[in-house]
Amino acid sequence: MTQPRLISGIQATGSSIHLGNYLGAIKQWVQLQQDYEALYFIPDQHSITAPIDPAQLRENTLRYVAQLLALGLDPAQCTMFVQSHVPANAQLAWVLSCLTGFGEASRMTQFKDKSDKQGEQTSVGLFTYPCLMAADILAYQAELVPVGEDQSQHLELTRNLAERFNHRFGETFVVPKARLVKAGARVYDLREPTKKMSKSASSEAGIVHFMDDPKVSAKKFRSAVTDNDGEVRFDPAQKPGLSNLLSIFAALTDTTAEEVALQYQGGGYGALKVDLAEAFVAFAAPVRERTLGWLDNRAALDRILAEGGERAREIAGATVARVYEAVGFLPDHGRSGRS
Ligand code: ATP
Ligand code: LTN
Repeated sequence: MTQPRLISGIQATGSSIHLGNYLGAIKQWVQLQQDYEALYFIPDQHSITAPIDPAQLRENTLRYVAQLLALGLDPAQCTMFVQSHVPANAQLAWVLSCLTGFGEASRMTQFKDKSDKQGEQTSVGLFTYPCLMAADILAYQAELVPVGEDQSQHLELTRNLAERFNHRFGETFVVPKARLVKAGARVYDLREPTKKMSKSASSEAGIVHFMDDPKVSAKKFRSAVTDNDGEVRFDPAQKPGLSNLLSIFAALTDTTAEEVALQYQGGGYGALKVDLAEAFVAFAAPVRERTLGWLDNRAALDRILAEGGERAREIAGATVARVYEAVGFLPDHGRSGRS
């Protein structure tokens, strides 16, 4: 029986996956690989939309693959690859960028946020980032895209582009659906709990990384910003810091934030923070060990990516061939096949 196809990606922009990435995305990826034909990739071409150090990007890409394996992705159950190993993604991105309105792209809130941060350095690549993301999804004819809430606008654009292309050039793309995560969908910075936990935050103090020494992470939980009234209650509007901790605790232990709140009611914040720190360390310490194990076996990582890349090129290459024909490009008889 064929399983429905699903795709998602995570940028290797830091040296470590953080807790927001895990609870907002990867935890679901691990579960979904069982019931879907899942493709997971590192969008390294997206990473150069911000200034990067080339050696660092290469190193981070490998570290991310190792962490994804340590967190539970299984190459026997899913396809893992690196975006730049599949030329079809960028080929399709160009076609899609020609279907995207300038105003439409200008409304992307992630572009507004990131271009504010990058200022004068903002590139055209950052602006067309959502077209490349749409290509990543549409090239694989994926039905489902598990992402955190912050990516839902890009998903909506992807759906619009698929429908627009199909309407203009004939049925070509599957119109994908986002699969947003509810509990733990948004993890907030431990120091600035009204901002999402993000690799690009200005300070490291509020971000919990899987590759950090677990003791460092435990301390970050214990010194998380909360409030002064001392009442344990799940109330994201009035008590963002505490509610963030309750949500994280709930997601790590597969319960609800309300239940955790009930458990710690009347106990003050101290006990909650200490127990949450412990729960995180119990989860993260073995993940870190397994990651280091994979990084010691570079040949195995290379093999996994080579096999994944081959499968990805097969699928995406076939889509681009159909797209090129549909938009009216002259067939290239000098080539044996399209990449
Ligand atoms: P940045 O904010 O610096 O662009 P990031 O930390 O958001 O990077 P991404 O690579 O953009 O990381 O995201 C990988 C996945 O993790 C995406 O599906 C995204 O929605 C999800 N994600 C990232 N941060 C959070 C968060 N704080 N809460 C929930 N999900 C998150
Ligand atoms: N933009 C996403 C990463 C990403 C992605 C994708 C996710 C690039 N291409 C395709 C899902 C499907 C992010 O920053 N989280």
